[in-house]
Amino acid sequence: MSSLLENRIHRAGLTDIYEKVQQGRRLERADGLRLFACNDILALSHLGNIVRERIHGDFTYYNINRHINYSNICILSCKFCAFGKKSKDADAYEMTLDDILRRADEIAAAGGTEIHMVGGLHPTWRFPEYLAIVRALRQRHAQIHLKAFTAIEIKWLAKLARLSIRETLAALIEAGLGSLPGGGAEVLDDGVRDQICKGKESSAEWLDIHRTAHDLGLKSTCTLLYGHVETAEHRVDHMLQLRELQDETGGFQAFIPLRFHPENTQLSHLPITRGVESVKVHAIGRLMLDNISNIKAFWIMQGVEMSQYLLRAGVNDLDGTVLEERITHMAGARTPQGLTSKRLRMLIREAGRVPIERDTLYRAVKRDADGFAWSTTEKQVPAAAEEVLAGV
Ligand code: V47
Repeated sequence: MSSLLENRIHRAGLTDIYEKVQQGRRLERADGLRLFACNDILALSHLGNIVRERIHGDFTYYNINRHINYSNICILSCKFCAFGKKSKDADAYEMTLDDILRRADEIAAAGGTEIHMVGGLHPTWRFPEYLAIVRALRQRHAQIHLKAFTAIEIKWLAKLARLSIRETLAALIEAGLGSLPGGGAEVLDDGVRDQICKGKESSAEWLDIHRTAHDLGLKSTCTLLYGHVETAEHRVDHMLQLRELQDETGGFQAFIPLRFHPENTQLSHLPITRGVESVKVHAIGRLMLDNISNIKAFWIMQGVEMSQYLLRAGVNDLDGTVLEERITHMAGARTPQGLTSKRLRMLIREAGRVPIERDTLYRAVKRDADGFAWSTTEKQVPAAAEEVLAGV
C-alpha cells in the first residue's frame, strides 16, 4: 500500500520523477520544470528528503564561523544589493587591517574554524593590500580556514594586479586563501544579469573562475539568488550549469539558495518571496544537483524556523554561527546577528536531526571537553560523522 506522501506525489503527476529519484537516476531539464510547476510542498519536500537521507541520513552539519565584510565601498551598483555604497555615502565604511584582525581574534577566542570574508569592489585598494590581509590572517590564526572573495572580487583583483585569474588565485593561495565562497552567482543567465547586476562578470566568467579555482585545488561553494525577476526556466538552467561544471571538476562542496531581500535595494518594489518558493528551490536543488554533496540553508536569509523545516526538504547543512552578517541585514533581514553553536545544535535536534560540527572542507570537528581546542577528522562527512559519534 502506498504511503500518504506517495499518494501526494502520484496526485501531483510526479510518479515518473519519483521512480527516477528512488532509482538514483539523473533528472532532466523538463523534470526540473515540472517540479517547479508543482505547488505541493509536502510532495516536493519528500522527494528532496529521500536524496538527503540517502546521502546523509539524519546528520546535519554546521560550523563555528564569522563573516568579515571588509568594506562596503563598491564601484558596481547591482540592483539587488543594499550593501554596496559609494565612498562619499554617509554609511560607507572600510576596515583597517587591525579591525579585521580584531574580528579574527574574536572568532579564534570562540573556538571558530572559519572566516568568511567578502566585500565590495573597492576603488582605491590595491592588490598587495589584499595579499597583506590574507597573509596577516594566516600568520595570526593558521588553524582558521579563510574562505574569501567571490568570483567578481577575484576578477577585480586580477585586473588590479594585472595578472590572469589563474595567477591571481595562485598568489592568494600562496598567501593563505583556503577556499572560495559561492556568492555572486546570482542567476547564471546574462539576460537576468543585465537586468539586476549590469557590469558584473558574465555567467561564463563566474563559472570559469570557479573552474580555475577547482583546477588549482581550491574547493568552493555555489549559490542561486532567487525571488526577484527570474523564472523557473532560469532556476533550472542555473542548476544545470552548476551540475555540468561539477561533473567536470567535483570542486563544489555545497549549493546554497539565497532568498532575495528587497528592502533598501533598487528592487524594493518587489515583495519578499514566500516560503513556498524557498521549499521548492532547496528541494529541487537537492534533486537536480545529484553530484553536489551538501545543500545548505543559510538561516540568516531563510529565517531560523524555515531552516528547521528545510531540514526535511533536502537540506543537510545550516552554515554556521555567522557572527556579524551585513549584506542581508542591510537589505531588511530580521534574523539574529549570529547564533551560538549550542543554539544551532538545539535547532537541529528540535527538527529531529543529528548535529555534527564540520570544518569548511566538510571534515568532522573533534573538540576537547571544554569545547575550545579542536582537531578535524581525516575523512569527510558523512563517514567522518559516524566516526565522531562512535567516539573513534
Ligand atoms: O554575493 C546580495 C547575495 C551573497 C542580497 O559560500 C543578496 O557558503 C539576498 O554568498 N538579498 C552573499 N541576497 C552571501 C553568500 C553566502 C552566504 C552564506 C554562505 C555562502 C557560502 C555564501 O548574497 C552575495 C549576493 O549573491 N545578495 N544582496 C539581497 N538583498
